[in-house]
This record gives sequence, structure tokens and C-alpha cells, in this order.
Amino acid sequence: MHNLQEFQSGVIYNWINCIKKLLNPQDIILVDGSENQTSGFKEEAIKKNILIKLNEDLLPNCYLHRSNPNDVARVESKTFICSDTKQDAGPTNNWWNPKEALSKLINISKNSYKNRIMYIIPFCMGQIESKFAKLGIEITDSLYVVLSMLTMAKVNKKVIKKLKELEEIHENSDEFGLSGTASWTRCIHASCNTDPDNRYICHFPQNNMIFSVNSNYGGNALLGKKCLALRLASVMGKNEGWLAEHMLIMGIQRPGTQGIKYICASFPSGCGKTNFAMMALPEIYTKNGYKIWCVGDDIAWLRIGKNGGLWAANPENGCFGVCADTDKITNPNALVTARENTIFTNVVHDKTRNTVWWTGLDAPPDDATDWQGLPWSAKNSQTRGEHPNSRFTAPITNCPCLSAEYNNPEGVQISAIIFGGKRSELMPLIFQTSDWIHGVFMGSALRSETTPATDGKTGILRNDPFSMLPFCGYNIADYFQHWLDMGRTLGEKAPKIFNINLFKRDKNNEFIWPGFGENIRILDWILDRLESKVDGKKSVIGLLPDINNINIQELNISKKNLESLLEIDEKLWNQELNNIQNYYNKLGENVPEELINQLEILKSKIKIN
Ligand code: GTP
Ligand code: SPV
Ligand code: MN
Repeated sequence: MHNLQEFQSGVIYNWINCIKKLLNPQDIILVDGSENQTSGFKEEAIKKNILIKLNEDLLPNCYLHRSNPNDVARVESKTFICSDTKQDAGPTNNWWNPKEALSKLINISKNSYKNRIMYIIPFCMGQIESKFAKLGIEITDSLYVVLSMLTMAKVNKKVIKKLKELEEIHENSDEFGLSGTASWTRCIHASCNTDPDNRYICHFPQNNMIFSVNSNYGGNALLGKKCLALRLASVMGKNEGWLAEHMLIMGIQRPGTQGIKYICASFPSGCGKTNFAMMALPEIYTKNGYKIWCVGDDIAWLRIGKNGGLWAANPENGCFGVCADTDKITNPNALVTARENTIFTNVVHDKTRNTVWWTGLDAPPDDATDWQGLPWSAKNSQTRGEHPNSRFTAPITNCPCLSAEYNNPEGVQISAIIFGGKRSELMPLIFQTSDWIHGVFMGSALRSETTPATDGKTGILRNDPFSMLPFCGYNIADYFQHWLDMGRTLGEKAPKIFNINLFKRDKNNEFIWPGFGENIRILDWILDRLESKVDGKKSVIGLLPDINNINIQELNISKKNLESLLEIDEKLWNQELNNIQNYYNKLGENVPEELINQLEILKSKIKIN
């Protein structure tokens, strides 16, 4: 075995050998995160046409990668929760009997590493010193996955050491070592031939194991991210009394407010988390001393801290952010984040300058290839050059407004939680829920339009409770209960819960709210509410801002438009109630009584029935 001396014997060594027997690689390499080894991987990836090295002067240590055109987003239809019973997975997940799933996965992946290298990536999600960190080992045959994991997770000698210290019993009783469980997550990834018909992303919560075949893309293949840090972690959170959430974490510093206030916001995939988490403020705000600090842009682990409050930490080490439409007005901080040590996936290649380009950046290149590597020019082409789900993979430490608390093993204490979906009508720009239970009700009722982050049609309105529809690893109705239980434990210390909608459209189908950096105006109201500086206006769905309490100074929006963003259309809400009712019916008998009560209260408030 190649450089596996770190694991000379024991549970991990045995497991690796079992998987080796199944996948039959030509050689094995332990990924240790060292600079030397990493640059060797990059050279190898360039040689194999997996990466294109970009202009070192303009984009130092940056690379372009193109995926198989059939493999460009998460595939929810091929994502499975293989828990012991279908009831454990619940009504919103695809369930697969673990034994049957495993036998299919074994069949597909058997000998698929032939003439290939098996990379062993020991990784840590979260700060390694933190008692909340979760360790895993991902086995993969994809250098793109190796290099992406090196950015998105912590991979270094300390992780290897910690894994070795983990004493435990993990029975490798079956032929391929796929049974039993461990306190670290066993992640197996096989590229196979990226056949979409045989693509499966399977989670085994009872075995602390993930097995993914036939996709090399993002959330399907970087198994520390959505698979571990959300799907499996949500199950761990349920068992251990914490929450794994699809949320950004950010700090807001403003004049007149003591210290920095931290908030979490949960928006579905492709609905603005990265933009929001590192928003660049309008000049009148920066001039007045406002600052935004990014702690995380996609995933938050929330725990009850020693002081009884809710604390959030970002388990990730990097950003896997959307490129398309990211520009210097909407998100200049993302552009700076992706200026070095970055892998770009499925964007335009500017051949003259040997850089990358996407819609939103300055003048399009003349001599270019599109995301599939075909000749492309903005002038002569009807279609965009980049894929709508094109992404940058960059270390979060590149972010110019990274919070000093990012590394804090305890995380940051959260004062407010925001839920938000992409809704062209109905949902107001912002409102505050009356209490935790009402907030949980609104989270459970969240609906949003689908985006390119997941395969299938975009713009389809669907229920996406807590933005976790594709990421909750167990019965979503039990997950609602877990949220209620957390609130009960938090009591008075519970953060306030708000709802926002940045995507309401006018009659011409244009977004009404300017969004992006101007979203600070919403945060300002939230902080005003937290500090009791302004009153909210009672409405059937919660507390709305008085129109005069949203600062629209130097903002190109009329009072009338702002009013339309804050109006409550009871007719539409009546339809929404029907949707919530039908959705709860679909979710079945586990939906908590307290939420059904909330629905009844709302029904009674809305006059048209
Ligand atoms: P994932 O990484 O898939 O989880 O996406 P995300 O939630 O981080 O979304 P992101 O910030 O990448 O934004 C997705 C898209 O929404 C981008 O193309 C943005 O242009 C758009 N967007 C983000 N914020 C706003 C906003 O405030 N207003 C409007 N109109 N669009 C926005
Ligand atoms: C999302 O879809 O929510 C993402 C991208 O952040 S992926 O990592 O592919 O899930
Ligand atoms: Mn996401």
C-alpha cells in the first residue's frame, strides 16, 4: 500500500482494505493536505485534462474544470436515505432498503477503480479543536473530488492523528466492510462512468456511511458537504440535541449597537445565501460605520451553548458558490474570494487571457469556449457561455469580510434566525413571527421556486420546509418536532425568528426589491426590532415593519413599491393555507400538534375561507 503507514493496522486500515477489495484500484494514496502532495495532484490533474491551469498573474493558483455535461447539479431523484425503515426516512425522502441499496451499489462499483488510483481523504468538518467537529474518510477515484475536498473540508495531519485516536469497535464482519457503524463517517465515492441512469447518492444513517456512484458534481460527490454536514448530521443532531441547517451565518456591526450581532438565514439552494452572507454595503451604510462579517455561506451547526443561548458554527472550510450572474455590483466580495487558489467549474474559458468569464463580468471575451469546451462568442451565440449552476470552489479564508469568529470552536451566539424562499408573490419583504413556535410553523410552511442548483425544471414552486427538503436525513415531521423541542430548551434565550422574501415581482415580472447589498436595510429593521427601537405593525401573519421604519434613503424605490412589498393579500394567503394544510396532510400523523394549532390560528385570522 502506498503511504498508508499512518494507518498500519486497526479499524481504519481494515476498512480501507475491504473497500480496496471491492473497487480493485491500481494503487492507493493517502491524502494528507501537505502543500507538496497537493501541488503534485494539481500537476497530475492538468496532465489528465481534469483541470486547465489559468493565467498565474491574473488568477494565481486557479484552475478550470469542466464536468461531464450530464453531471452538473445535485440529483434529488437519485438521492436516497437508506435507514432501517421507510418511516425513519419519512414522506419527503427517497427511501431504499439498506441491504438492497448496498447490493446495487456493490454491483455498480465493483472493480470500477481498475487501473485507477484510490485516494483516501481523512477530513474534518468543523474546527478540529472543537468537541463538535465531525470526522470522516472519503475514498474516491476522482482527482477533482480530492482537490475540491482539500478546499471544502479540513484535511491535514492533525485530522489523521485524531482519527487514529478514536478508539472504537466497528465490526467489519461482511466481505466489503460495509456493515456496523463508527464514530467517524465512512464515505465511498466511485466515479464509474458518470452514467446518469446508474447514479445513486445513498446515505446510511444507522451505519454512519455514505456511498455515492456515477456523479462527480458538488453535493453529489464532495461527501463532507451536503451528505455528511446536513443529511447525516441532521440525524446526529436529532439524537444529540442540536441542529444541522442549510443556513448562512453572518455578523452585523452598526453604530449604536453594542458589539456584533450574529444571525443565521435559511434560504433554499440558489436563493441567495452566499450573496447575503458576504453582502457589500451601500456607501451610506459603510460611511456610517456599518460592517458585515461572514461566518458561513451554506451550512450551520447550531447548538445550545453554556449560557443557554443558541450558538452557530460553520462546518465548512470553503465556499462552493454560484458563478453565473455574480458580478461586482451584486457580490464583489465573492469575486475577491474567487481570485486565487480557486477551482472554477463549468464557466467560459477566455482563451486569449487564459482566464474565466461568466455573465455579469466585464466585456465578454472574443476568443472563448463555453462551459462544455465548445467555441463560443457572446455576439454570435443565443445561449449563455457558462452553465447556470457554474461554481467556484474557494477557501473561505479568501473572503475579504471573513469574521474573526469563523475559527471559534464554540461558534457565535445567534440573535435572530431568518427564513426565506423565492416567491414572486404573496410573501412580504419582511415580517417577524410572534414567537419560536410561530417561527417554526413558518419554517415548516416555506415554499420556494426551484433553481439550477438541482437538476430538473427551474422556477417551479414547491414546499421546501426550512430549506431542508433535499437535506433532512430523517422524517421531516420529526424534524419539526426537534425544532420545537430545541425552542423549549432555549426558552427565553431563543433567537427571534423572521421571514423575508427578496424575490417579489411586479406586473412586468421584474424584481421589486433591489436586493443584494441593499438587503442591509432589512437587517437594520431586524436589529431595530431586537433592540426594541421600533414597533412592529400587527398583521395576520406576524409583525410587519411600518413603512417609515425601513430606510430607503438613497434607494431607487418608491414608497408605493415598498408598500406593495409589505402588503398582505388575504386571498392569496387563503390559498396558501390550503397548500399548508395539504402539505401537512401529506406529511402524515407525525406533524406536531403545536404546528397544526398554528395553522388553525392562522385560518381563524384570515377572513376569506
Ligand atoms: P446555493 O449555493 O445553491 O445554496 O445558493 P445560495 O443560496 O448561496 O444562492 P446565491 O447567493 O449563490 O444566489 C443565487 C442566485 O440568486 C444568484 O444568481 C443571485 O443573482 C440571486 N440573488 C441573490 N441574492 C439576491 C437578491 O437579494 N435579490 C435578487 N433579485 N437576486 C438575488
Ligand atoms: C446547494 O445546492 O444547496 C449547494 C450546491 O450549495 S451543492 O453543494 O451541489 O449541494
Ligand atoms: Mn447550498
